Amino acid sequence: MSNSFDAIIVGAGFAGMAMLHRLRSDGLSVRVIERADGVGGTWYWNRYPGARCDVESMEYSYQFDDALQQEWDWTERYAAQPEILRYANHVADRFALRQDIAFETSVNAAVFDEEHERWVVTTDGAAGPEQLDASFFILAVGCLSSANMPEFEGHESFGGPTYHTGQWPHEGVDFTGKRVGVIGTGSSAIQSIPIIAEQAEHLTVFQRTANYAVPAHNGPLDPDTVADIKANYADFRAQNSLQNGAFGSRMARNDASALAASAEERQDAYEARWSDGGFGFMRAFGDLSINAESNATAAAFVRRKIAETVNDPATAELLTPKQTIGCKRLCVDTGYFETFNRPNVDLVDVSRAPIERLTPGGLVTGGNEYEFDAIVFATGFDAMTGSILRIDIRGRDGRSIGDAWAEGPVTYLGLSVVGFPNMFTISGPGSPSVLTNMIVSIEQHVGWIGDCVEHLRSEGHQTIEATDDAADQWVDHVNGVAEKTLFTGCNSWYLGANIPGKKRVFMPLLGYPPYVEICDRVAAGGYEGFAIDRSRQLA
Ligand code: NA7
Repeated sequence: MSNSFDAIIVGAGFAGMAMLHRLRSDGLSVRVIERADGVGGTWYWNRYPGARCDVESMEYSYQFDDALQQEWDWTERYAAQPEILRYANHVADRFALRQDIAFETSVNAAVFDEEHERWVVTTDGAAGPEQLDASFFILAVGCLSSANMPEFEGHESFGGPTYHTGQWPHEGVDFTGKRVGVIGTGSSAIQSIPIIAEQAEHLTVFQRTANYAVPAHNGPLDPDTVADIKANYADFRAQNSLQNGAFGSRMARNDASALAASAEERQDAYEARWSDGGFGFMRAFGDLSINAESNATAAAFVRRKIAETVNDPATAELLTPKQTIGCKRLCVDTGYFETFNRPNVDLVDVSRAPIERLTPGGLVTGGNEYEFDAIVFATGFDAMTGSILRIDIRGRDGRSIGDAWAEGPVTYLGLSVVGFPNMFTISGPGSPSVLTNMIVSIEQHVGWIGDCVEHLRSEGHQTIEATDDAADQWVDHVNGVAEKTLFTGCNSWYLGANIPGKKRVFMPLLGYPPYVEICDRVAAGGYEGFAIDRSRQLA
């Protein structure tokens, strides 16, 4: 079998599957490399109890095929991980994707061979190391796929099992009768803590930063709502794409300033959004993400809810976030704050006295030792760049991607990197990605890349790559947009601030609809900001 392809895609999550389907439909030969033994990406790995999407299920699915979206039935307002993984598998079967995916295979290196203008990709799988080559090299590696495991002293000495939420055992974990420690209070922790608390004999949560969470109000989907959406699915999708985050047209933003409303009107608006549940809360007013004073009114509302929910005032105070709301990603919860009223749950503040070390029996912080049978690391991810940088990728002149991104990720449109011809990143740093409904953003990138590849092939062009000027201006644009908001004022993973030593750069671009316009304009203008090698025919 030949090892030469038109395109090699890394990752068989939602991005890799859609890209494979598109390029194969265009007649290209494609090989997808996937380190897991199945499709699904993020939803393959994140099997922790309570794992659930925070975008509503009727929106969190592909729209490239109408029959697919008509025939698939979601059961709940927010789909749980097992159901999303079933959907991913359904798509893989329905479009016969598996035949072009090499599972249980890692990409270790990818080098651009300048003489032949092809990517040479080194993989490692069951058959041992292999070398493949292709004209196009597409990274569909996921934004949250590189687990952040803090390096605590004595980690290996702990006598019980440790789990990272993003690498959860497939057979599940039964915490019944166990003393469990959970480190972290981000989305993964907030989803899993209520369920672990029900099983465990005792649960201790170690919190470094208190987080805002709004209730999900999850439940079975109403068949009439589903029928309505399905009757006009294209219109529903189009409306959602016009939202800043490409989701939730049903809970569209009220553009007025929070400061223009009376205290009573604000209270009513927040209460209505709180009762509805989910991310719509941050759309109660138009300036919650740009005006600190407006933001403070929303923050105060949630803080009051926490105080009303948590019985013990000291615990409530500790659970009360101090930063602006929405700066770190807002969490969507089911019974999180209520869980701290349980007699078997404790909260330990590690903001001032960090976790010092793990011991054979547990962990030590603030001079106290806590004893556990199991420890859960809900400590997040090296977001957006981690999964790209762990591959040894080398472009022109043998320059590594690590070198190119030493001062933070530099891309043009979040799609292309200077000096790395014919390499594309799906939902890469510098694109709206994690600030949107990921599947919408993925399909937009897949469409743009697919059209670009088609253009090159039909015109007989060999390579395309971002120019220095365009990429520099793009990074300035991404940061400029963020700096006009409150998003840069806290230690979020959007800024890489959760990873010790990571350059502090705001990685995703705010605003999906204007981004799509720019991408379309660039393509229509003959790929402005890109250098195209028109000298040779594609092999
Ligand atoms: P997050 O949101 O990055 O949360 C990680 C949590 O772990 C957060 O509370 C961190 O505190 C905490 N953390 C990380 N390292 C440590 C150490 N060394 N000590 C104590 N606490 C630590 O990851 P999630 O998996 O919950 O969610 C990621 C995204 O997935 C989420 O936003 C959704 O998009 C889905 P910190 O806040 O940094 O002080």
